[in-house]
Order: sequence, then C-alpha cells, then structure tokens
Amino acid sequence: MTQDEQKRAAAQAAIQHIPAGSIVGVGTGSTANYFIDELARIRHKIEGAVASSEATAQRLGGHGIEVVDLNSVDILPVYIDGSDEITEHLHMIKGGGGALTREKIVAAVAKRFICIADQSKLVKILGKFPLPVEVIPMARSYVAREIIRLGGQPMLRQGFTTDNGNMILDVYGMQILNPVELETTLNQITGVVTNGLFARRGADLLLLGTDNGVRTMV
Ligand code: ABF
Repeated sequence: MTQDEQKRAAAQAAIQHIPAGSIVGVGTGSTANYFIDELARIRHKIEGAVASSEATAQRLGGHGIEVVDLNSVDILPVYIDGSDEITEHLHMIKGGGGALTREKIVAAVAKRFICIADQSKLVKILGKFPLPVEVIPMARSYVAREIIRLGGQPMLRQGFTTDNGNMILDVYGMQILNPVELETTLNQITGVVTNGLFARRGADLLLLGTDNGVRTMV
C-alpha cells in the first residue's frame, strides 16, 4: 500500500469508533482529511463535529457536516486526528500543520483520542520530526533562548501565523526520552502557548495503516 492508501485505510477504520448521534472531534492534516471524507458518508448518523482548525471547519462544512462550537458541547465522546510521530506508548509529536493548540484543546475535552496514521509515523523515540512550539509573537526571542538552554535548536516557521494569531518555533535536534517531562517544561516557559508533545494526554488508541492492513494499538 502507498502512504496515502495507508492513511485512507486508517481513516476508514476509525469510522466504526464513532458512536451514533454523537458530536465528533476532528483533527487537521491529510490523514484527518481522509477521515472527514469518510465521515461525510455517515453524516446523517452524527449530530455534528468540532473542528481543530479553520481548514478542517471548511472541509467539514463543504461536506454538509454541521460545525459546532466547542464551548456549546458538554460531551465529546471521541477525537480523531493524525500525528507527525507516535511511539508504542502512544505519545506523539503533533503540530506539523500548525494547529497544535486547538488540537490539544479538543483532545483535552474528548473522552477518547483515536490517532490515525500511516506506518511511517511510528517511531521508537520522538524528536526526529521538529517539535512545534506555539509562541506569543513578542516572546519569540526569549522563548527561543530558553529552548536553546534545554538543548534544542529552534527555527522560526517563516511566513506562518497560527489560527490564534501566534508564531511557531520548530525545535530540531531533540532526542525526547521523557516526553511527559519535556511537555511540562516547555509549557512553563513564559510566552509559550503550547507545544506539540501530546504525552500527558496521549492517544487512547492508534489505528496504523500498514502494508498488511490496519494495525490496532492500545
Ligand atoms: C495533524 O496533522 C497534526 O497534528 C500533524 O501535524 C499532522 C499530520 O499530518 P498528516 O496527516 O498530513 O501526515 O494531525
């Protein structure tokens, strides 16, 4: 299977985890886009969706799926999203698409986080993929200096502004042996909105598209 076929297969497998009549949290990126296309087929069975980005909201709307404000939702049974890297402990790096903060908010509210990914995303140690950190613009240089003190090499994502009006520092050169600790440490730097480590709240289930079909990992 090609990488795109693996993404689509994982997205298709996620459909059976959507409770009837529910509001569904929906992530961002190419794998999430496959999921949105699959969700459109069962749109009459769900009440609506919460989007983790403007791009996802647009795609959902284009398929006739009602986009619901997270603040008006009491229960979000499930959040479906992709990942840039994921370990067998279901810790992740996310945010390559720049939507990490909204993704983390929707993930926090959801009862279950189901990650959908192709097999290239499964890694032993996080950090080869540069770790995105969303920062308030005026804190950019300060946060970059603090990240260097922690051993990372931050690079400003040029020409990019998040949906929240902030900037992204992509951090290279980190071998992340303790993702829970690093997630906390980075979030404590003043000016950081959030970072792309999803370890304190990782995925509950991984549907991994592989050459041999979709592998389920918990
Ligand atoms: C989102 O989409 C992000 O957190 C992650 O950066 C990206 C994964 O992209 P893709 O599905 O296109 O590989 O989930």
